[in-house]
Amino acid sequence: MLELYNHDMSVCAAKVRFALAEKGLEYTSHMVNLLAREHKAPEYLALNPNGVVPTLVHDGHVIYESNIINEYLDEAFSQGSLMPGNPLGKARVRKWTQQLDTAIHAATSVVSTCIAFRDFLLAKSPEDLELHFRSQPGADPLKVERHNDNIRNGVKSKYFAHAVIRFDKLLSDMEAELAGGEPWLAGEAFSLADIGYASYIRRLEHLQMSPMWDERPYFADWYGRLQQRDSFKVAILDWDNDRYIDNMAKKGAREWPLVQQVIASGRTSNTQNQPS
Ligand SMILES: N[C@@H](CCC(=O)N[C@@H](CS)C(=O)NCC(=O)O)C(=O)O
Repeated sequence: MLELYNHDMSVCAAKVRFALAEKGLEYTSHMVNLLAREHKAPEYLALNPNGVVPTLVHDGHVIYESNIINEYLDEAFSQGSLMPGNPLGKARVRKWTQQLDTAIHAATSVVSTCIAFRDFLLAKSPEDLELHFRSQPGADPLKVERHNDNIRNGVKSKYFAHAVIRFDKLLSDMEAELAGGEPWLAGEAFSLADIGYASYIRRLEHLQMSPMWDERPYFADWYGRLQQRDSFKVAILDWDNDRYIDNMAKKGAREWPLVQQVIASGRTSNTQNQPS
């Protein structure tokens, strides 16, 4: 039996739902209310000491970290393989999935919170907001500092511009990879690399940042093909929460001129920093 501790708009939970759907695996979903801090409750921390979603439970065995869960699912259930069979292919998939952990997840959290999600937190009572700022069991102190700055300062947070520029680099890297002639991020076969990025790119779209791929035709084609998969609908579209999406659309449109400026200044300083 598979159980997923889940949240409708969590990019990491969506990544696992996408792998489950591709492999045709049934599971029981347990929704964890992040705004109500259910992920910081002792019972949940006993399952996942990092205090985040998703967590998978397979026949009583607990697995957390979305990239690890997806590789586990792919190995534990042989149907619809999502990893290449050879070591080089596996390395190519992990080149992409590892970046989600080292940079892209954090950048996503920054842009989402600064542009839109902070509104939900700032709407809390002063006592609840103070609890949110001070008590983050399981969380890395640096992540807490970043998150609190993003809530307090929105797009003026010191982390915002860096996150936007990191996405500009990511999309350039993906465009270059896909321009190589193969249809998917890690080659001829659809894999955990493509699955890994789907919900993150959808988040950029919700935040009205899709003009970032106007001049990236290979990337736009890849994302178009990804969206046509039945599993994209089952794992991502069917979980859309309008309350979050309406807020992201409104606030994202308002901040798009600033995002554009940040991208332009990031590219200029990058060019200036190039050795001549
Ligand atoms: N590296 C973890 C990241 C998990 C994570 O940060 N999940 C977010 C939702 S996408 C979460 O639970 N955030 C709540 C919090 O950090 O308090 C993974 O890939 O599973």
